[in-house]
Amino acid sequence: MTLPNGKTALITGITGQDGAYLARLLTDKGYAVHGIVRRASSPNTVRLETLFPDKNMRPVLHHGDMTDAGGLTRIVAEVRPDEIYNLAAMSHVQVSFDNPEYTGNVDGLGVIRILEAVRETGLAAQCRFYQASTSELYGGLNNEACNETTPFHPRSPYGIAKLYGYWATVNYREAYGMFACNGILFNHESPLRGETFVTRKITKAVAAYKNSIERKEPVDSQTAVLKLGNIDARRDWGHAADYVAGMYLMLQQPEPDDYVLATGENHSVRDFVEAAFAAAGRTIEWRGSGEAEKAFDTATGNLLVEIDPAFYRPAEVPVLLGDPSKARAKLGWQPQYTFAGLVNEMMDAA
Ligand code: NAP
Ligand code: G4F
Repeated sequence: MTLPNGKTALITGITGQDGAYLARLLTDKGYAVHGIVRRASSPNTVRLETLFPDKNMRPVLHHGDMTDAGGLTRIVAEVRPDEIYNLAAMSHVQVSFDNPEYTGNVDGLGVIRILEAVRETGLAAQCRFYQASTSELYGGLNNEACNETTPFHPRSPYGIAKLYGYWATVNYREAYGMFACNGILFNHESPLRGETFVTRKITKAVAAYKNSIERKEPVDSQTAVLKLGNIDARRDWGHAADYVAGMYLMLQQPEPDDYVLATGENHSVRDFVEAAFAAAGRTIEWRGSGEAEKAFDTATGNLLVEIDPAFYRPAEVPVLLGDPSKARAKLGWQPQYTFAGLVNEMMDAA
């Protein structure tokens, strides 16, 4: 049984992938954990229910929205947190092209709203603040490993909004002396990843195919085929459990600072597809090129993957690779998961 450590944490975006893992981590460290949730017509707390099977351990939830400054200020005044982790965001890069203004409001101005809430409640000197910044800030136009000094070149409304949030965090640190940190996190995944992100989309589809083969069910090529966009995009993929541990460490340091969290190796979407099918015991073979490229099951000849340009983005981030040297040296942060371990866990849980 964990003893209370006397500290209170407030997590925005607590119903998301990272929010749920972070809530679990902080609860296990003895924090009183509070979270901000949006009102939804159906419950959206499934990740918290998964990681907190014991109802009595679950975080205290408050209704709020990153677009509603008054509500955020009321929650901060009531909770009086020692640490705030600002994870709430419209986090889907492709969707941000369809909802650019909304994304700016939540992911950009939302950061100012919560920082102002801390100031208005008189907590600026004592409340530590984490901002969920992103490797999307870099734009990924070459294969160089990005660190805290690499110039930014965001390539989507999401990236632009997050750039505003990044600088808001730096500015409140410099202007008001707040303990405010940016975690510039490269992609991190898990069985709790949203189903429209590419890793979860792949593992769900491959697991369904594996089940059909094992049950000797007919494979319907209309519905079973996995449709993907740019399979040559490369990402530095880690596991969310490792990354929330890094967020926590940033707020335990003597001084506030900004840190990259990444594994230091990257893989293409194509590599991820192959690894997922390998974990399912299937070997695949690619035929054709460009939009006509397809993947087939070597043993059965079934069509498995095809390209759908609907998943292309108006501006792609072709390659992301992170250099986590600073986090390793100053935080002692080291990811535990390998790429294969991540894929296998996601396949087992899919
Ligand atoms: P996620 O699963 O999409 O979760 C996003 C969370 O934000 C959800 O709880 C969502 O609530 C909440 N939210 C969205 N709009 C909101 C609003 N207007 N007001 C209040 N809450 C709102 O994202 P994630 O993967 O956990 O990522 C957490 C944060 O890290 C995000 O800021 C993301 O941009 C950033 N980030 C993620 C990665 C990654 O690879 N996962 C990498 C770098 C940075 P609902 O449940 O109601 O939708
Ligand atoms: O899984 P994705 O949608 O993640 P993306 O765009 O890299 O963004 C994620 O990581 C960021 C950190 O770098 C976060 F800030 C952000 O919030 C989010 O968590 O796409 C990964 C890659 C892209 O290059 C995309 O074009 O996969 C490519 N892709 C190919 N086919 C696809 C698909 N992406 C999605 N979502 N769906 C596809 O069918």
